[in-house]
Amino acid sequence: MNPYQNVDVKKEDGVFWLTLNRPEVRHALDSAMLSEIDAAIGQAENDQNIKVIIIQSAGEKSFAAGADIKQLYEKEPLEAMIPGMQGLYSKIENSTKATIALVQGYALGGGCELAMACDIRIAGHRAKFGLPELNLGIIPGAGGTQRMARIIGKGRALDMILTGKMIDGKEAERIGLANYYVPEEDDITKKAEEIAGEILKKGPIAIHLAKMAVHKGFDMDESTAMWLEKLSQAVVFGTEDKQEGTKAFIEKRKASFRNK
Ligand code: CO8
Repeated sequence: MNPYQNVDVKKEDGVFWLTLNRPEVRHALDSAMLSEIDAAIGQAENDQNIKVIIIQSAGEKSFAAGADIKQLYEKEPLEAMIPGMQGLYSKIENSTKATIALVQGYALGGGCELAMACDIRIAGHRAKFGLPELNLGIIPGAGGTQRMARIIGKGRALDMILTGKMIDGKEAERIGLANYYVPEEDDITKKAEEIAGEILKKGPIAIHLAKMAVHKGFDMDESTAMWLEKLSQAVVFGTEDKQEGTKAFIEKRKASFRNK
């Protein structure tokens, strides 16, 4: 039974599917929905059988139209200081699992920021990405100013943020905001399953440490980040999975990783 009201969850062969489901407001993210996303991510995080989390939305109209603007209207300055949406998205970025955003329709403001907190983004033919916060007299405050610049570069990020323009999935792929663009004639769910399938073949410890070396490395100077990479490698060198992966290659068979 689904314990949530605004999100649906499903576990399938090592993949945790989290589907945003508040279509009447284009999956706008209010506090109740954010709490449910938080709980669902926690559920996936604590499940040893899960290696990949895919975040998507019901329908093709919208991935998420951002923070709930009616709730935003009521907010006082100090409420912007609590971890809130920014804290949740950092949790998603720091997840031990690989994360994929499957974006169909509008990914705006906090919706775009949610997609950017994921490791990989897949854009459908109706995808529209944008950070329109300045239109509301606020700024992207759920990691958007930082992640957008890190993903597509400072100049392009400033253009997106200052103009508030929307770009489609093809353009998002061209500038590196989306890793993949899936045209109308192709099946976007299949594409997500295909990418997840590649990740599922890897060892969970290596998945976790590789993504953290990339994410955390971005916040460090290069030589410290290189040291983090070395230390992470030392950790995986001590695992049974490393012995299995290298041995499987030598024995010309598929590796079977056991998270040990
Ligand atoms: N919040 C609340 N309600 C929304 C939102 C939203 N973000 N987006 C859409 N809705 C509602 C509409 O009000 C409308 O409700 P109703 O039927 O009762 O009038 C319903 O959803 C359908 O919307 P539209 O009729 O506008 O549907 P369209 O398909 O024509 O357009 C759009 C869809 C383009 C998504 C349009 O609704 C839109 O522009 N929405 C707002 C997008 C936006 O500005 N997002 C940024 C929000 S700010 C943000 O995300 C900040 C994040 C950081 C916060 C940090 C806090 C500390």
